[in-house]
Amino acid sequence: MELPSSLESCRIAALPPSAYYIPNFLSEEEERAILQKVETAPKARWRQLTHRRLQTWPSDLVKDTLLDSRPLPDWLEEPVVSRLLSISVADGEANLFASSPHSRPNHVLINEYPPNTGIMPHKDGAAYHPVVCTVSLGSSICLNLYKSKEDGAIEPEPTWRILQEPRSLLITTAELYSEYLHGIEPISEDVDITEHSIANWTLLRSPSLYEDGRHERQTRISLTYRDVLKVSKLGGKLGPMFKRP
Ligand SMILES: O=C(O)CCC(=O)C(=O)O
Repeated sequence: MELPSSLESCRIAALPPSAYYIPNFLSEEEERAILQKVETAPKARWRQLTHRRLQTWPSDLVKDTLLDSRPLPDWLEEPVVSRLLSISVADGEANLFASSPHSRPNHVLINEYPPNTGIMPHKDGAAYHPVVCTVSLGSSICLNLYKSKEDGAIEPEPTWRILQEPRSLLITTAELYSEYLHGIEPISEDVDITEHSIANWTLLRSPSLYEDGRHERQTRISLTYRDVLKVSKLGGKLGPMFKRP
């Protein structure tokens, strides 16, 4: 894959610093291989929520702590992690994880979004270093960013919308991580997709696909890579009761 040498060229200029969007982060073949691994993971790996199911690798967090310190499986490491670590933030600078506690992501959340499925607006909280790398597979989807009001309530309309295409990477950091909420609407079709309403429009791979301003969703899988600050010292010594296969 041809990746940018630094993130500067992929910065989403319409957003507060710093967010980045790389449309062709994975090839179609790499996308297919990862999707196949997600789909064939042991059943016990999936946690079913009311409307959505998810996998956590290498394990869930308990009290903001990663209980299982085993490394990520190969198919989640390669090619994603090595690519993340190979791109500098700006020319001559270090990569995104250079100042994170483990110098690399140590946790991946896999969310599945069939049409009509979303995720409520939320902040990611204190468990993670404030760099979030989201790889999208299978379908495009709009991620909404919301300001919280003085009284803690959420503005009803999103302040910004980011269109995440399949095989893309979205990186959010800093103020965007801590000050804004993000969510996905539980709808079957994203509408009002225009250069005026989509913050990363100029960085999209295929803006012509959205000429009519709409996108009917297929099932989208997202991989969210983060560095969990606290990792249990018990690590690999945990009994099978606490481990997922
Ligand atoms: O699937 C996504 O793009 C968002 C996932 C998310 O909000 C999260 O992992 O906190």
